[in-house]
Amino acid sequence: MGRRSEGFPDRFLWGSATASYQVEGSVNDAGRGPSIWDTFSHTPGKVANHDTGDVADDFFRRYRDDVQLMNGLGIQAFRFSVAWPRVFPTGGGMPNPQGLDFYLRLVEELHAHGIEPFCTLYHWDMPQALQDRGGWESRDTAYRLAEYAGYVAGKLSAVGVKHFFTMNEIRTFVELGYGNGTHAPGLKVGRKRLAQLNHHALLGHGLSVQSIRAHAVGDVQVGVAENPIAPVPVTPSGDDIAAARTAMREENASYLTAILEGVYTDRYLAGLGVDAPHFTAEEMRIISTPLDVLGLNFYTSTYVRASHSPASYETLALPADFPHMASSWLTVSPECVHWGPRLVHECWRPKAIYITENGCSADDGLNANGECLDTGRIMYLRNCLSQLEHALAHGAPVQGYFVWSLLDNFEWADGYGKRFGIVHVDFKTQKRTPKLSARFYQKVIEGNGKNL
Ligand code: PSG
Repeated sequence: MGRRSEGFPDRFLWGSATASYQVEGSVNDAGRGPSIWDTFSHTPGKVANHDTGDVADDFFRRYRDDVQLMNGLGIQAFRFSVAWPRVFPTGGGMPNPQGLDFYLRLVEELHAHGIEPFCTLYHWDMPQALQDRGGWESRDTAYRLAEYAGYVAGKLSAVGVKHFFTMNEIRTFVELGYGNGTHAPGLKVGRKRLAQLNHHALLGHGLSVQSIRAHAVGDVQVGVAENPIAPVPVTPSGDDIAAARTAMREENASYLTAILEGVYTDRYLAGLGVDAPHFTAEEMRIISTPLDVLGLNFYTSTYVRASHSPASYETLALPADFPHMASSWLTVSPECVHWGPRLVHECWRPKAIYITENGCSADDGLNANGECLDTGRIMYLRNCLSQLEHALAHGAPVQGYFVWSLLDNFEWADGYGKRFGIVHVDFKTQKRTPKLSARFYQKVIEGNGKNL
């Protein structure tokens, strides 16, 4: 049979993902300091329905039950993030041992159930004290992140954590946090400042890679979890595929391309003109410190075709009636999970790739029997996983997949109104109910994806 039949490799890792502010709650406990998301969510008008992460999934107190739940579903890996303001309540200075202790206990519990921990250091909950000093607009923040990342990686590697991601989705926190203001810190800074603070964030990533390696005990794998725009060639012609490859580099020029190549592309710099960031060769070298693993989050596709314009590609707008899931941005376009990893592999040859997030929102309620029959999510996940097989067949070194998310949680500016979990959460009672998609995922894991 052809390449397709090879499917998922034997040691493929099946996981689920969360992030600290979206699930933990207990925002004033164990010495945690305020983060920009506490400030933002408590500012009227910023988050739907006045929702905040004050309680969220109460994961800070219920993590043992949730690890058991994962174990029952056969989940083999768990991606979580560390809340910076739990460990350094004001961003720097003396660490808060009680804050770190939570993550030590979480890792212990995961290991006790044979679940591999994957740790993200920065999933957007910056200590408010650092924002008060400029946040990512201050170059100093990059150094504070690296100190924090090194400290946590030293402690967690000592208890056997082997995978670390410096940051989650630089593109999202830069563009939404500082570009259109829909995420914390809620600023709209203009093009020049945006390019400069993006550069500081990249620098924070690079410095953190080095700091994690300097402090880690034993062999660890270090990377970043980014959500590149995933260009999909509208037709599988050689021209359109080449155009998609160019689009992969250029559409992601200020994030992945800079990190993996150590350059800002000519097109990116020319497009910014006088608004281009100030940078040095030494900074670009730090930003492009070689990575052990690359985390990729994919939700949607961008359709691309070859064109005779100087850019050599053209991105195609979606029609108004294009199908989408419960979040209006979340178009049903599973091809991103094929072409995303495949083009990343063809452009940059990373040593290892993990799909660090993929999933969807859906209008999930419990029926009269107390079940959540989320057939839409099963459709979405099954199609994405089938597309992932194509990426594997084309040689993309994908070693694992993390469904976003284990639990319904605080979906940023959408609050609790958008549900991404494979497990339903009743936010009044904190009752967990595995959705039908959790049963689907359990079976996929049992069959190592050969039964899709
Ligand atoms: C990712 C992509 C888009 C919006 C939000 C995200 N987009 O294409 O418009 S955020 C990303 C994040 C996680 C979220 C999850 C679902 O890492 O924290 O809960 O995806 O939005």
